[in-house]
Amino acid sequence: MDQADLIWKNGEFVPWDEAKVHVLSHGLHYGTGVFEGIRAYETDRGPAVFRLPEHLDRLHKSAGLYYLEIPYSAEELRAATKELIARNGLRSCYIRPLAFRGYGEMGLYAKTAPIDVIIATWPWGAYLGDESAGKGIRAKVSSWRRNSPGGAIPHAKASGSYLNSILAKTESANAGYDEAILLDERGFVSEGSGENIFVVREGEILTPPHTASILDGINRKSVIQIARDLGYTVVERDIARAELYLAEEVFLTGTAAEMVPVREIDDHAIGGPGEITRHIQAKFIDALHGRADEYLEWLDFVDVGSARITPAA
Ligand code: PPE
Repeated sequence: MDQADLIWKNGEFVPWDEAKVHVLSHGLHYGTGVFEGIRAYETDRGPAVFRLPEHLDRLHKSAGLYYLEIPYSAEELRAATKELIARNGLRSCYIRPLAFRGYGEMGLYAKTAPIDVIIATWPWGAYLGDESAGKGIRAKVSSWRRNSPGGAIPHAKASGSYLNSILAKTESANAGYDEAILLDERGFVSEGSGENIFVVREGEILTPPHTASILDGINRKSVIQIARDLGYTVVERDIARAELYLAEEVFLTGTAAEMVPVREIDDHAIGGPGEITRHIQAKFIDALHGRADEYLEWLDFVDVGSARITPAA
């Protein structure tokens, strides 16, 4: 992976190679962590973080759902994130805050093990390949069902949950596909291994509801708003598997993936990236890069001058 100079760890900026944990850290053994994936984009006013407060709010909510108490407020993490980007001299990057139960106690009820918090930033290119946004990707419906809400919490972006996504992603990649689409425990469409999903049928945009074991994606929310502002009808409802194959257009949204058309599912061709997808995608990309005035409030501009000068060694 690409590296940056510094990582923020428990309130301090430490050199990338020194941001280490003990092998008996609780989160490493039991997946007891919650995290975020955020991106900052280059704009003509410098780097800007897309929907930073919403991501940090979700981080706190994910933690709460698993009874983890993050010892930093969203406002503290927001300031730390922006200072980190400035100090790392990054103009655009991926941002990964992670709060996890650290070293100190083993076992499942380890109340005395501390909650450690880190924020890392690094350059991360197109998640589903350089051609994904333009050409679209090939997806496979996974044989693995999305984490059941009866056994875990799909609404929480928790480290342990991602074993489910990793099974699906590995299966699809090993079979030669770019991404996996998971069904929920009832057999309705849920989401991609790391993205929310949208389906266009008869000119209407459909997306699975909160009750279909989805993560409440920030980009899902943004794209729903953009689509409605452009005059499209967006309906949150259960989607049957066959509706994927019958769709006029399908696309995925996520921070890492951004907005990616799906051109084929289980070897059924879904026409090339469609008109509606293209229309929304163009506005979405403008919004990310600060070129859409109506969505400027989604951007948190980084003051690059705020980087504290580190004296040369
Ligand atoms: N569902 C899942 C399961 C998911 O992991 C993501 C983000 C989304 C939906 C979309 O959420 P949002 O980014 O708020 O629109 N996946 C993150 C992790 C990817 C990774 O490989 O790590 C991301 O995109 O950052």
